[in-house]
Amino acid sequence: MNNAGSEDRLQDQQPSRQTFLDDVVTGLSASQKWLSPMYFYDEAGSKLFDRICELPEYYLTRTELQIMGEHLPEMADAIGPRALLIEPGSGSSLKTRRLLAALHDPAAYVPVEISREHLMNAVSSLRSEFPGIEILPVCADFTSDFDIPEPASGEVKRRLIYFPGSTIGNFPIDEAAELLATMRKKIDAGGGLLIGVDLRKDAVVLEKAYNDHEGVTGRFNLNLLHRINQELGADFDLERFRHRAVWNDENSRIEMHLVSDGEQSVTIGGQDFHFVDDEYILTEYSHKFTFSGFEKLAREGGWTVRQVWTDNREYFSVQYLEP
Ligand code: AVJ
Repeated sequence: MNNAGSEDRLQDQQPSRQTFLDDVVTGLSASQKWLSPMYFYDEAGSKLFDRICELPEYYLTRTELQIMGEHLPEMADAIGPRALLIEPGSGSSLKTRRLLAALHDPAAYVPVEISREHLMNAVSSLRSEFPGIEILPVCADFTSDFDIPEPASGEVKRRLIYFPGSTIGNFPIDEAAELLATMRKKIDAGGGLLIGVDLRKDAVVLEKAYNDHEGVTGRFNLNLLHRINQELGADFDLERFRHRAVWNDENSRIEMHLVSDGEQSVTIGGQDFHFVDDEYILTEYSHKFTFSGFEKLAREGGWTVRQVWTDNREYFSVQYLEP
């Protein structure tokens, strides 16, 4: 039953248009208007994100790849043989390729990704790059309740959740703790979590990383409104919203906003939403952690930090956690 390359093994739980509409209406009805960063990642948004990862200002991906490159054998040893590798928000699976190549006899790889098109593209290239590894894709919002597929053959010794990129930083702290606790429940005693955690640093470095000079991050942010126009028939005027990213020191996070240029109204699904001049939609948090701050968060989620790898500037870290 080895039909690698076919799409029949896809577990498809992509959020519906109705869920998207409900989430947008809920967010824009709040006194502080907000939209979930999960909706950045349609096909165009996923491609823009891949471009962000290569920007000179965006140190995160480069630094994480460097840390992985230097410590992969230790990571593979910590994880051990026959691991089922599960990756929430797998995108292009860029960093995973290195991990898959270094792991000791992995049982299978389960990429979990909200953009179906982006997921299937990544899966077809992974299948040709790793013909010996079973790839079991799941199209879903990774915070929703999805089933973890079982490989068709071979023993699974442990489940390993791989959560790179500091995606954990996107969540408000209480939700991040809840998400870590949910992940903990999906893993048994022998399993683990390998997670990328961005660290607190100079505010200038941080603000530059989210305000690149080419304006790619701005296009990524504004693509969310374009997507709402396309998929939900809304009438956002993209010329009248601008990208802004600011460091919030008290809460240790970058915040991305879409700021209204003047007073205006937008219609979505028959409802009107009013914006006063300079009013903004909050589109993303990106929390930056201290080592002790992340350790506390991990503990709240039921995890113990076993190993921490970092770069010489301590810009980013990759951490191995066990229940
Ligand atoms: C994918 C969530 C880690 O927060 O840095 C990049 C997304 N937003 N530039 C981040 C993002 C703006 C990114 N994460």
